[in-house]
Amino acid sequence: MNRSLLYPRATTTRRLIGLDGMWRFSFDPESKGVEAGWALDLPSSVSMPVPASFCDLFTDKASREYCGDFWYETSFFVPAEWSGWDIVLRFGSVTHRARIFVNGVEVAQHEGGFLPFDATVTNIVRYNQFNKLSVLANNELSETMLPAGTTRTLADGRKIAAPYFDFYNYAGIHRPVWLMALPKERVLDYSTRYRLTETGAEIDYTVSTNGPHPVTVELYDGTTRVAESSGTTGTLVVKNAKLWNIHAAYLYDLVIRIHEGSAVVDEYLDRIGIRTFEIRHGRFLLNGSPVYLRGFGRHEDADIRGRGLDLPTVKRDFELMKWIGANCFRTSHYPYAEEIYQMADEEGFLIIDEVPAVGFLQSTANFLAANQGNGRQQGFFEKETTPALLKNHKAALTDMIDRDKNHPSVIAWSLLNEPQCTSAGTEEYFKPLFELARRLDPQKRPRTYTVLMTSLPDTSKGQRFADFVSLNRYYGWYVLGGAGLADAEAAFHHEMDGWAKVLHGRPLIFTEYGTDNLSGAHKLPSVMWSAEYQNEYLEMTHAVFDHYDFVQGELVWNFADFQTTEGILRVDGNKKASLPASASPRMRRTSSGSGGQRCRSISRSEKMIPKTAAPCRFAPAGRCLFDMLFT
Ligand code: BDP
Repeated sequence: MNRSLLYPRATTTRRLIGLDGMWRFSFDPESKGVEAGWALDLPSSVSMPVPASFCDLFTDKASREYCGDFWYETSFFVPAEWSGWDIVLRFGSVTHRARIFVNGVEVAQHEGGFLPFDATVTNIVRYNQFNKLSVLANNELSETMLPAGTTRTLADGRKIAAPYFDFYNYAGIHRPVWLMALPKERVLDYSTRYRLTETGAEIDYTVSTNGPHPVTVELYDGTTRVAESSGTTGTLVVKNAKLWNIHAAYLYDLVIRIHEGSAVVDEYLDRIGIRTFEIRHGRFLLNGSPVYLRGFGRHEDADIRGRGLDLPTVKRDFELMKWIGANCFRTSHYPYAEEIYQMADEEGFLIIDEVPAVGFLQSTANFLAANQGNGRQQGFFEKETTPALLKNHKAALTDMIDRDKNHPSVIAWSLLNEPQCTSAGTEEYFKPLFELARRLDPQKRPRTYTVLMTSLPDTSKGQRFADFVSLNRYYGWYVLGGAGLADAEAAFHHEMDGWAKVLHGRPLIFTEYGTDNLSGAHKLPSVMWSAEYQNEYLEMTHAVFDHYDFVQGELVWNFADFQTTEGILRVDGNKKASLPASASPRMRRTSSGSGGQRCRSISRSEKMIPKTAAPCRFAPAGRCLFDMLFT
């Protein structure tokens, strides 16, 4: 009833206490904690930082790879003067599912490891005292969840995560935890949409509250009020509006109040940017001007803290992206921490926001989960599990759009990454998702999904739903790599000529392309994994991009190296970002048009990695591993 995904803010009517810090932690492999009363007292616990993934903090492999139930515990003090308010606990994310207990009483359950949720604990907490907060989390994977995978049991009875996706299954309390005191009658949500006019801009807004009292909305430029309106829907007229733009963000302060007579019942503050984003005549238009998307696919992944929010890393990443001249990134393959979108709002970056719909491909599932390719292409959307998956997918999409719809940085929604999309069930699965995104988003941002290499213009049944087409392509890496690069270029052109026929005026971007690198490996003539080979690959790939006017963006894979499940395809993780960006003027062309030099990826840290064979060596004679996996 009081569902709200608004970012926690302290205002004249709202109070906040951050609960991040060192908590207590314990594994619960037999899932006996609830019955054994662990919600009141966690036995044999160790200390554990929040936010962080627990995985890389241990030195034994069983703990890092732990899969199953695990507990966190802390205590919090509720000031006596908070009585009469609603007391709410707010979790930025717990991966992948959580049950929340306060003083031993269960107050919330949540499924989905990348989006926020809260628990109202008004009737449970003891005032002027410490209260116990316990979180029972679980990181098992299944085929009905986002992201998809499975959970295997080893001979010794231990469970192990078998992701159908190419990133490590980091788990823990990954984002900040807040204790909030909120007024009983309050703002639950708001949304905006923008119109540029001859004299400035108009902002249509809606506000939802849980009470009957009147609402006012004001817009401030610093300390100056520049527009005001009243009512739960209305329009703010901003004369001489300063627009939000790439690398030139301008943010206004929005102040929403609920009034009862002369008293302010609730006040919520947020920062918004005035901008429009649309597709017209095959171009992306930001404030009416064409923009070519340049940047990265990324991950939330850093040494030690895993997927836990780490503000110094966030800052460093934005500095690197600014330095190289990027203007855009995709939140592959899940919605990131809210603080990252706030930073993009402030720095003027464009975001393609992706729901955690990854691993929806049976042939990858076969290979990644069981380390055995069987070469079969099967459907993923024709299973008994499909209805449950679609339900969870819609829930995650709803929460993502609710949470992120007011960020000026967010320009598009990515509804799936590399799903199987050539079999009969594709359309039935895609249609309701694309419709839902359109209905939920007041700004009607363009929708897309990333298309896997084996889904071609004439076989992809999903592409017709997309407002722009996003391709993940690795010609010259997973297919026709090494000495076959000339053939890779020809095959790439052949495919692109096919896309030209089905776009019907829509733009196309590359959401992934790249090669893995053995850091420090140089060889002339080149071999795969060397810096020289990456250069040749990028030159070839960029030449193909430049040949087609409908290509309107390029997001190289990946911004930084990231951890994956161990296996024969990866050398201590995915290493598609192991070259420095010293010669990367191409990405500095941040405005319109295509052409010029393209970038290389950035190395956050140089690591010593052992020599390994190139991937194709593992395949039967004459057959690339990619063919085994995906065909
Ligand atoms: C694509 C996936 C991405 C992988 C990437 C790769 O979307 O998650 O990390 O390929 O192979 O298939 O590097």
